[in-house]
Amino acid sequence: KHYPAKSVSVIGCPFSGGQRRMGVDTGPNSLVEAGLIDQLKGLGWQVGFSGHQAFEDVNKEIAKDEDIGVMKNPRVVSEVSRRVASVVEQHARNGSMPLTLGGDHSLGLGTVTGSLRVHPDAALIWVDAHADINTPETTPSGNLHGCPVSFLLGLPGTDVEPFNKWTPPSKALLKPNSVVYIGLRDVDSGERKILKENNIKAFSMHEVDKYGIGKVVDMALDYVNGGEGKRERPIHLSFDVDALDPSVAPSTGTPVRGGLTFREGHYICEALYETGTLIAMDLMEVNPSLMQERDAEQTIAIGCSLIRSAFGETLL
Ligand code: B3U
Ligand code: MN
Ligand code: MN
Repeated sequence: KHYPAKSVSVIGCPFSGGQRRMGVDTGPNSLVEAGLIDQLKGLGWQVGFSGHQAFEDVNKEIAKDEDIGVMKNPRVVSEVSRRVASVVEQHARNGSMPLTLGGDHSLGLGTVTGSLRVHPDAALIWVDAHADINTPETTPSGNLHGCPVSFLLGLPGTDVEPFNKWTPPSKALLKPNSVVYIGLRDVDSGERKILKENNIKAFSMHEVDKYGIGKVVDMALDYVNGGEGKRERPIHLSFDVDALDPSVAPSTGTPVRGGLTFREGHYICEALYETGTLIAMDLMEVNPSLMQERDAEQTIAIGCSLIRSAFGETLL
């Protein structure tokens, strides 16, 4: 419904500054090298891809980027998110569905901001082992890939430089009742409090076990659409590959056992495609430099197949 022209823009974001492990910046190129562009074309999409985002100029500032409070690489993360927001926004405005390849999940601040500028009524489905909703006050690590959702919501504690220069909390585009999580199993105590206080809908692995993935996705979609079976609201899917079990997607920076199976992950993508309301997708935290080479190949292959599912690949 939202992209009748079946046009997609692939936005490769080689960026790792939101966390401390090397290699996640090579995720986008690995996905493209694995044939992602042709795979999307094979599904009948017109694919725009003219190379990955150039973050070299910002990336080389990382060494000089001193902590602000506990935040690591704050200026670099902020600048990259600011740019990503504007790239995603431009593609969405031109009627081409943004598909952002990470890179670490701090990029989600940029991608979701870009989507919401064009589709202010969009809801966010965040598929992840982690809630990524720490604020600069609650983050135990200072890693900003654990914080993008709090910035999107403009939560108390996020009115900090340099982020507030371009995305001030007073102008936050996302509301707590417009986010749903699926796959959570490693949530910090500060995050748990934030989720409770803001009444944010979350389906942890406990709910996936209890209801099954089919019911969970239905409940998530009913929730954001405000009615059983209603499927109208535009949806931004931000998929952290660590939502999958480490036995399925081993090459990622912060694996947590007890995750989604291969099919559960794909089911989410298939079901969102079926709604016809998907307006953007992120695939984040693929780090081919971690684990054995065959683990990396498996993780990259699964990244591609999750994307294909979200772009209409069916089993029959
Ligand atoms: N919640 C922890 C750990 C974490 C968050 N996101 C990832 N890991 N990938 C933190 O550092 O905020
Ligand atoms: Mn994440
Ligand atoms: Mn995660």
